[in-house]
Amino acid sequence: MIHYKTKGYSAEETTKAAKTFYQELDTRRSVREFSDRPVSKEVIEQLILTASSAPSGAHKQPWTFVAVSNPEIKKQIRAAAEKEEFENYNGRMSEEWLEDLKVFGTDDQKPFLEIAPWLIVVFKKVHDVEDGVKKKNYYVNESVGLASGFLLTAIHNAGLVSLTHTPSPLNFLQKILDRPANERPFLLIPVGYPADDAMVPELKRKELEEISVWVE
Ligand code: IYR
Repeated sequence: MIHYKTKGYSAEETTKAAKTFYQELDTRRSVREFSDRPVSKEVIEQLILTASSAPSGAHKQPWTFVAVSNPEIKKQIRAAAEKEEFENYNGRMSEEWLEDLKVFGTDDQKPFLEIAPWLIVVFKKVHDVEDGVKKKNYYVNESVGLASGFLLTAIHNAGLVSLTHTPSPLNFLQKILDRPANERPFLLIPVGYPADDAMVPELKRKELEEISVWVE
């Protein structure tokens, strides 16, 4: 065990920090219109390190982040994603689902998968392999979900935008990116600067009263 280094905030400092961080995160939006402006590998490295600072079951860090900037691979990913999305939008998704998505103006076309300078594909490791021996991971979905949340937060903090894209089923990513059998694709996250004229739907977030219950 080692000592935990606390920030040592006063109550006032804690309140201020909590408010400031909320205001900052409340400006984050999922963006579908990207600029092709480059983002350095150094930046992506820091974002991935931030994501990997998330808590995980028994600290197994059951994730791999595959960062793709190669145009040919991005093209392959776009083609495969659009193929799945065509099926989704033309039969696999219910009327209710399609209706729920109308406000976002989405369809099976995913140009951002080629335009965004980076695609970060988050893989979950259903188990690990050490010297050919299978090692257990715990709470894998929870862990990888938390790491993905950290990743989106880090992206926003760097002035970049992202989209949590889920062209279901995602298994084409395992093939294109040549990942081992113990890794399963979890999320496909384009990362970059927004296009100059990027638009987002006018959404309202739920009020505190709608999302919280207090037992005091
Ligand atoms: N995966 C599809 C559909 C889609 C589903 C949900 I739930 C969204 O919040 C947005 C889109 C697509 O990316 O178009």
